[in-house]
Amino acid sequence: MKFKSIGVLIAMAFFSYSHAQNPIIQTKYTADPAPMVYNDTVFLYVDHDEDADIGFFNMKNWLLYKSTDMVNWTDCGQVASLKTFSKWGRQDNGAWALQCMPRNGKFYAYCPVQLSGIGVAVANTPYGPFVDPIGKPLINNSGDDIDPTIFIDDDGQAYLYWGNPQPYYVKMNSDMTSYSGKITTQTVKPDKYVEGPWLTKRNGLYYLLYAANGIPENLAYATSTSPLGPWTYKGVIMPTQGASFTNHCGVADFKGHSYFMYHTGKLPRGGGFGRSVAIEEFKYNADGTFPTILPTDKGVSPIGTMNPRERVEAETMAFSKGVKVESNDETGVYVCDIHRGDSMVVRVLDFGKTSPSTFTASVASALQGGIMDVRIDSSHGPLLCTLNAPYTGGWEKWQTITANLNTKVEGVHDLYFIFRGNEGAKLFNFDWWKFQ
Ligand code: FUB
Repeated sequence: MKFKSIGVLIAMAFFSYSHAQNPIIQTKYTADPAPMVYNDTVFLYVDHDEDADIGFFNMKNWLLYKSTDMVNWTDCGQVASLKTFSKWGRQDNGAWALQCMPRNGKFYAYCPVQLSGIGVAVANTPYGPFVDPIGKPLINNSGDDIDPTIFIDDDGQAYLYWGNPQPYYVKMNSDMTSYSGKITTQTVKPDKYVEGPWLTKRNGLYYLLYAANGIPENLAYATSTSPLGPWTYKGVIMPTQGASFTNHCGVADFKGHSYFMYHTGKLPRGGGFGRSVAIEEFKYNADGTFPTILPTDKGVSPIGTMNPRERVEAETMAFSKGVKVESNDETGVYVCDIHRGDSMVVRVLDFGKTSPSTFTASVASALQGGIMDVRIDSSHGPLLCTLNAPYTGGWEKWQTITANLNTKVEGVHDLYFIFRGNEGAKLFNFDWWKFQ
């Protein structure tokens, strides 16, 4: 860890106490988190519960978020969808729990299309575009083919586990798009296993985490000295957490911290088919077992800061109220559906020892535009500036608007964007911002 000044550490501790971080994404319903640590970033692949509640899972694409500080998450948009597997997969629904794994400079996403099989898609970057290189399901074994987890052992052998209501596995070939040998069912089934396996290894011991116990699910785990089992049940990590009858976990070690990712039904109008990803930090027990991890609203503390003098994408945020995020080929990802009373929070910005004097944002509006109050520390904290976003001629006719700061800002602060304007109307879209 790089040296940080005492002031920065105190500020980070203060902010970590005063904020709720869970669920981590408020602009969409997200489920079945699968973290991938790559270089200095956590890439978090998730499923997407559509807003329209059809009384069952309504899932058509897979999304990516990323963070370097664990509190500010950038919406990287859709990485794959049912269309990616149009040669063989049903196209109406079924984009269930995926996991992505880097190998030899490529990224392999294992994506189940429920009732059609498990596909593999490959990309040159974590962001995609992911394409289906084999044009058929990698796994089409039975109706149980959901929830793949991929793991590469120290000797380079990769294993794919999946399945509901029992776990299956195959040994993958090094091309990561084919396998050798038979699909095998566990002879000793991990106790109370239902679905959602997550295979990992720590200090020579293999861990299989999974959703257990029937409905409502808890999250439990078993260990083994071999990636193929037999597995010894070790207990519940996260008890049934309410609101969502499923749960599904992934774990990640990042910058000396261990994180447990799962889903809840805690967003407004959320529930079993409108889930929301949450994160808890934990420490393994001295004997390598998991502690009990309880869901919290508080979530995790920041482990880094952001530079407000570099262009920050508006879709990077720690918390938001009311706004949505969408993307297209021309602009990429941006914040939309901004109405009066909506707000966004970006945390732990390190302004350093010299205050910037201006704030610049890229905005677009096909109506009358609106106003963005830029405050620090809380929604009623000191007002740095007020930015007037004008009518620009269209929702994607972007204009760069600059406002002078009313007050100096130094050190580490959270930033609040509070939106004002005509009641009921969409105000403007918001693509990026920076201080200078
Ligand atoms: O998201 C659809 C299904 O719900 C997943 O495949 C299961 O793990 C459960 O979370």
